Amino acid sequence: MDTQQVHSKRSSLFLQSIKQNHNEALNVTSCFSFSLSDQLFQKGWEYFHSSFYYISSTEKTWQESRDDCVSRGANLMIIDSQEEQDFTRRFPKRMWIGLTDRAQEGTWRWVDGTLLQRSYWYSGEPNDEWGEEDCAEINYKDVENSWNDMPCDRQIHWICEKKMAP
Ligand code: 2F8
Ligand code: CA
Repeated sequence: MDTQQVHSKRSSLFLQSIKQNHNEALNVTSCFSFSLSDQLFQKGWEYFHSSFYYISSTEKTWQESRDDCVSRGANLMIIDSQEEQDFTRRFPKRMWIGLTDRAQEGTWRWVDGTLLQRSYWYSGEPNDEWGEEDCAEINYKDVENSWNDMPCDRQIHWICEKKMAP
């Protein structure tokens, strides 16, 4: 084998090892995703439009609810499409969502820090009743426009969201 052939052989072995590592990494990634999705299904999470959702069976304050979602590797639900708003109709419960104006009255932000754009407030809401309502709930009085602002220390159900795609 001349020098040129040795170089060529080394390059081909090098490329082969990169491909092998890449394929192994892909396998590990897809096994991990599969087992994570599998576990979430088994724990009763609902899948919808690239996210998993957990609906609580107990009741907590907004902050406790948020902490619970974070401990599950998720956060309170962020509603950023009509489809997601419609999805919440499946759960006729009063539930905390990940929306608050605690930091600045009247400026509603999602738990990921983004400002509220499209909203689905119930007629007359948010009304900040008694100047004490800084957290948003789904209140199913009107399924189309179901949001209401509530005192954050009230205990109700909550809905967590774990996004599976950006
Ligand atoms: O009438 C709307 C009003 O209803 C309740 O107050 C009486 C809600 N508060 C609670 O459920 C604690 C308000 O948030 C709501 O605006
Ligand atoms: Ca209100």
